[in-house]
Amino acid sequence: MFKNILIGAVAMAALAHSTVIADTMKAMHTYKIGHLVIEQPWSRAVAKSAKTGAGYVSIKNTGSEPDRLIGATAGVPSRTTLHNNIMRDNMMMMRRVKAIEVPAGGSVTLKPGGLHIMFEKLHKQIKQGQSFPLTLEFSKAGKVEVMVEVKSLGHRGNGGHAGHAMKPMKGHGENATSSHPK
Ligand SMILES: [Cu+2]
Repeated sequence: MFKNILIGAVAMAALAHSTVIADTMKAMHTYKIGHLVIEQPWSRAVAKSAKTGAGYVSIKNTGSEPDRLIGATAGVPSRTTLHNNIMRDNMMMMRRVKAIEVPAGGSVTLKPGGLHIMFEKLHKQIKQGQSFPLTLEFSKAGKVEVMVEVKSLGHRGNGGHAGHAMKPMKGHGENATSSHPK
């Protein structure tokens, strides 16, 4: 009970850089609770006028029983829910989900274009370079607070270096006659 109140207080103090948050950051972007390992929580910067944002994270389950992510509370003023992206009639749509399964001995990765933590009714801009706390609630492992790092608008996710291949190559293409799409 007292713990829950404390988590709320920490979330409220998010943008004030409390010492509690500084301690959390020492965990180097990997967090453990029970049999779960939570890695590299991140979010994408949004435009000033944006009313929505999203959070992403990888969750590994080293245990022999499945668990489920059943809720999240963000340290940014917003309504926070769990979402999935689905294709319907060739259109990408978002749909709210009640829970996200974390299979026994397996993992789940929340990433752009798939499962994500949705921040709706965003009252404050999420800016690159910031970080904010996010409390994840699992049905078996309980609650854990992680720090979400805000990446650039075009960031596609951790793991792989897809983003780095997008750098323009200087000195190329000036005399090119081909018209391949950019
Ligand atoms: Cu969404």
